[in-house]
Amino acid sequence: SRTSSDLREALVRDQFHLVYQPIVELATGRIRKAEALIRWQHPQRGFISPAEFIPLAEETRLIREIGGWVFERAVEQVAAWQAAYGADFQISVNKSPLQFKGDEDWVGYLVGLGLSGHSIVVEITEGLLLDADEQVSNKLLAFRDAGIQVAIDDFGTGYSSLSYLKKFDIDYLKIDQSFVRNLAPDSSDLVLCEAIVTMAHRLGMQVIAEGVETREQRDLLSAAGCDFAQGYWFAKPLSVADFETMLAKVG
Ligand code: G
Ligand code: G
Ligand code: MN
Ligand code: NA
Repeated sequence: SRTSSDLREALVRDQFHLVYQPIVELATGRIRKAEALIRWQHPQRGFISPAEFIPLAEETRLIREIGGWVFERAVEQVAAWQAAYGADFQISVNKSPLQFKGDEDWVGYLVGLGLSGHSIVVEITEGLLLDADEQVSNKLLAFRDAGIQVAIDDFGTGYSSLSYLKKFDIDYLKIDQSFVRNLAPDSSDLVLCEAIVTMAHRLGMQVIAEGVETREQRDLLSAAGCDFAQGYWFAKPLSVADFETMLAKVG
């Protein structure tokens, strides 16, 4: 179709770029990770949101090539930022379920560049784990063996099943923005955030809150024991140059 050839052309013509949203460690206020988010600047149609083109990329299977491109850029970026900000700096990348169906050697690519697996966090959604077949399970085991960490994105919105938390080795739960948006003292959202943090910690996981837009939300999450947060209160997704400027200022 017209749009799938547009997507292919976007890859060839270098119309994609990544922006990076800081992820802040709440106990210290320091930026210790960044989430890589893809952007498409089309020469005629202008900015096209990933919410629009990622589903299309999945339908047309171009997601594998686009995902490979994202992963390679993110790995190169984390290598540069570890040199500047320390070897424990991490970049997280979003991966949709179809990206677990190919035979890309993500671990090999990292190791080939001399990076430790710990440099990368892979964000997946609950749905992937609910229908996990052997191929998915093997990829997750390969991540664990290599030290690549795994985060559940949009946690709490997908399915009510929690049984996959027993079956797979998950490092982070990312509290979905919908629980953060109306966070207030005495709100049911606060009870849910506290419960997610307690459960995560007792299962050996850490928690990243998304969509933090106000000081009050940050303070409530911090008091609830949440480990990390991201959102417009700290910074929107930034270009590489703006990210580096911010890190130079706030560390
Ligand atoms: O960047 P933005 O906040 O507009 O993201 C919109 C959606 O697109 C989110 O669900 C996000 O996870 C997804 N997304 C952004 N970048 C990528 C990517 O590189 N790969 C995949 N699979 N999804 C992405
Ligand atoms: O599905 P995922 O969590 O990967 O998507 C992240 C999306 O949330 C991106 O589109 C990003 O631009 C957006 N985002 C990041 N921080 C905030 C925030 O503080 N408020 C809102 N409304 N959106 C945010
Ligand atoms: Mn995400
Ligand atoms: Na999310």
